[in-house]
Amino acid sequence: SSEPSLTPNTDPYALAKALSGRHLIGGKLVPAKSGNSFEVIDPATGSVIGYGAEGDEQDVNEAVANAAAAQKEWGKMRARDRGALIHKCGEVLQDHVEELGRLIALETGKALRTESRVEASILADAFLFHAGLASELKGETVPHHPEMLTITVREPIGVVGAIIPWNVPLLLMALKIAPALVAGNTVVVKSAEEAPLTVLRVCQILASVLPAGCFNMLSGFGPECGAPLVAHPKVGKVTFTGSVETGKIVYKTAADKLIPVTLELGGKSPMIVMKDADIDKAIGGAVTGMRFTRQGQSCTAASRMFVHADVHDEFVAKLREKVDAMVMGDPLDEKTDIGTIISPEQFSKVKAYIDHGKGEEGAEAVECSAMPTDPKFKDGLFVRPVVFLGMTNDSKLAREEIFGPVTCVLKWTDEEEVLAAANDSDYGLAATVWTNNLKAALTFTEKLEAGFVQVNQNLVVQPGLSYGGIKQSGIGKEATLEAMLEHFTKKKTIIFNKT
Ligand code: TXE
Repeated sequence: SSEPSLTPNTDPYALAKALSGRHLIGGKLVPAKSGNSFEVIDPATGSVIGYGAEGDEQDVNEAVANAAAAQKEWGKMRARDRGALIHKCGEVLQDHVEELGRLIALETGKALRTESRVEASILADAFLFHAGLASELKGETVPHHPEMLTITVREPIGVVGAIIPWNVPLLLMALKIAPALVAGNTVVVKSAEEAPLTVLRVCQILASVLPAGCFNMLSGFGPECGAPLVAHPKVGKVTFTGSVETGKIVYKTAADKLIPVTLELGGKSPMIVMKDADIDKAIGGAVTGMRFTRQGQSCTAASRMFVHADVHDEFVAKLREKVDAMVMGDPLDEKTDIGTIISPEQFSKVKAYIDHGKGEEGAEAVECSAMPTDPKFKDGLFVRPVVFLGMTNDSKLAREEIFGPVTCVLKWTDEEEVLAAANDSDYGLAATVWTNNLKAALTFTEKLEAGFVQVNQNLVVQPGLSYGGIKQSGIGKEATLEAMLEHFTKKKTIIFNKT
């Protein structure tokens, strides 16, 4: 069937249908070679909104061949000319913010006003930001010997494989595709099986600006489509965001080929509230940090809130009041604050944690907000946000990534102990500290084991701020000049003997 028009289309149902069943390879929308496809479900109603092309090794081979062919020219272009094209991509994406926001809201259940439109706009911004880095692909001169001129140059790696999840697919794809392209690589991106359509639309838009084959997009399942992409001999670098479990599989395959990887793998981020903190500010940070608006499906979610005993009750009361006032419902409705969980699998996983918390762990569950009442959403994957009280940092709730609207509030009194508890985690992605005490702020930011630490604020990931975790949260950084140079180029040393 014909390709959907590139004119912005704010009817997400029509657009989802029109995009159905295609990859983007060599600049064209094409079905899977096997002819297979899978259903894409609206998580708010349970109805089928379209189909993803079910990619396998044959599609991977075709996409990588296209990327490798295109890289020969793309890698030779003047860096600033590549930057200009990436800038153009950002501008065209800006014209599609409303369209992409509506489509991603429908596809993932993230509320349009609080999450989806914001993500679509950050997507465009990430392209504009990385376009500006094109003139910074510079090397060094190294004064190691008076009779030699020694320089380093940054060269493209070749073909980059990018694997993305469903929780913030647009932003995460941009943080991978844009720097990879600016640095002279070409890309094959694999979308998550839960959310292939908006990513495909973005790729169709990019294809209207960039030379054919520079980037290619496949949809499909992890083992059938993601794994052969990582294993493909011509893929020279893999950048992945997803679960720790899958990240380790990707890392092992990459190790067999000895290629570099960037892994962004989630977290269990602590938020530490001191007794002198501005509690209202901290509540604002708790709500943004927990991403209740996205049903807590965020790798940086402030899912362990360590609150000083003196302010604990006030904090819990105010948190409850704030979350109670949030409206859960139709992701496309401007009045909605909180949308849905992505899929029945994730829904069951989150429900099981909540049941476990209430049952075996015997924690007190404060359930907030209210379920939508419209019968249209009776099969929707809505979960009332839960604040758990009275558990320890050893509990399953406080240790494992739940990826749902579930946070734990843990009481503390001793600074050494709370710091030790905050660091007693397999993860090390983000952390926040809420205090007006300068010494405490300095001590905590120095000692917290995390890649992204903030005091009295909770900004979310944005282009220009170095982002990436330590421990099991991953390897490498994203979103900065340093990340582009380190992760998407090869450094070569060249020595000229002057004598
Ligand atoms: O992740 P997967 P899932 C966490 C979160 C969530 C859990 C499971 O806790 O509950 O992971 O989510 C592709 N080779 N995060 O199942 O499996 C897959 O198709 C290559 C945190 O969605 O890691 C998808 O495109 N690729 C995270 C991507 O990997 C494979 C965001 C992520 O899927 C593959 C998402 C394989 N063998 C989930 N198997 C974050 N860091 O924010 C799967 N994939």
